[in-house]
Amino acid sequence: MDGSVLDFAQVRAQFPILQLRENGQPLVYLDNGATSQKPQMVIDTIERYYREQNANVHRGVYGLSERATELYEGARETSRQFLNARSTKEIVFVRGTTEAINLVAHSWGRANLQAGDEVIVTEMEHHSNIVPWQLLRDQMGIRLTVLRMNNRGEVCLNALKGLVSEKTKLLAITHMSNALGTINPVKEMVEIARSVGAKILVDGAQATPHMRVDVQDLDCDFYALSGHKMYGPTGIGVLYAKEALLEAMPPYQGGGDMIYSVTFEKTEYNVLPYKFEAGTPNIAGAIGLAAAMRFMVSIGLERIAAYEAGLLSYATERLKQIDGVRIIGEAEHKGGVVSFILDGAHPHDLATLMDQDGIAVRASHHCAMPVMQHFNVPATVRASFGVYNNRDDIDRLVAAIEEAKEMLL
Ligand code: 7TS
Repeated sequence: MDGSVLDFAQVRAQFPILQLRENGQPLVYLDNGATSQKPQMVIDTIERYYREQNANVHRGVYGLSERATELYEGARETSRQFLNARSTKEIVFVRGTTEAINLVAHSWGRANLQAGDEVIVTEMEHHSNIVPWQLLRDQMGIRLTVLRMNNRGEVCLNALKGLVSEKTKLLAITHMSNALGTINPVKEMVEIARSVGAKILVDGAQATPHMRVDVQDLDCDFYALSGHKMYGPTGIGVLYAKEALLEAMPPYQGGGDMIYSVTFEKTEYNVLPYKFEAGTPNIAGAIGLAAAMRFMVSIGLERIAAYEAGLLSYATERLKQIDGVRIIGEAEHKGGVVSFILDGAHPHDLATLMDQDGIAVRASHHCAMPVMQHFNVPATVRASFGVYNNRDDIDRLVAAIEEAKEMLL
């Protein structure tokens, strides 16, 4: 086989859940934007941890605890390599993207922002990259400014240049939109933020499952990801942040493991990254996430991206052929997400009928209500791809839409 081609059958066979039947039909799972399925090696890694390796980390002098600590810290090194961070001090384990952004808002935001300072977000953000900044706006009087998008779902770099000023302290943007699939020109946006001395936070929840991310190349200040969207377990994610920023930031939560010494008068905080990891962490989750990263690397991140680009163009072409289907989000640079509506049918009715054919898609505002407002729709149906989807899945999706059309219209 050509070394650049993904061995689909071999990849798909690693996902036991894909053998399921739903409503009598083989499952077609196209809701990867919400969460991905898990390969056997991730499931086995977590199971083995609880069967053979479980102990609390950073505490015991006994062998079991030392081994659990090695696995947990090994997962940090795997995450560092995956993102190409300079140091493991820059890798903070969190619950997921939502917690990562809240950590930055509450720790960096409260320490560095003042009334009148500005945070810029794009119009296509997930609520988890809007609401934490609104909380700061209401509590501290910062300004929240929106970089609008065009009708293809793209931001305009010139508009951003016009928006930033010396009041802009942070640009908080998604790398890839969950509702539209748009991939933003992060590197160029970083340069524009830098021109006024602003920091930049990138929400990588949707990007990390689909492409190689190199935080040094992007030169962003903060990067957030969720393990469960990239073939790993729920309840674990990573906040990458530049070491100097983390060093200067106050702790986000207080508790065990994040301290060096405590008296009632004074507490000295632990070194990085432990200062930001209060309490017993999600040890199994971190180890499972590292297994998921190894899974992706073993396939090849460029190969995953190229394979999914093929799926996206096939799906786009097939969906466009259906009378009455309108694709929402037609950016030039897109990842494996297609959002669409069918004229005259409510997205929820369409998705419910598709479920009867064994097809899992999401019909909702996708926690990006401003995107729905922009396109003046209440919701869309979204098919989002993973590495185990193929053209047959898209053919089944298209057939199910045709069938639903007969019933609904
Ligand atoms: N940012 C983006 C761009 C997302 O798509 C999501 C989740 C989040 C942040 C939050 O991630 P979490 O792991 O902390 O929950 N997006 C979706 C979705 O599209 N459907 O369900 C969840």
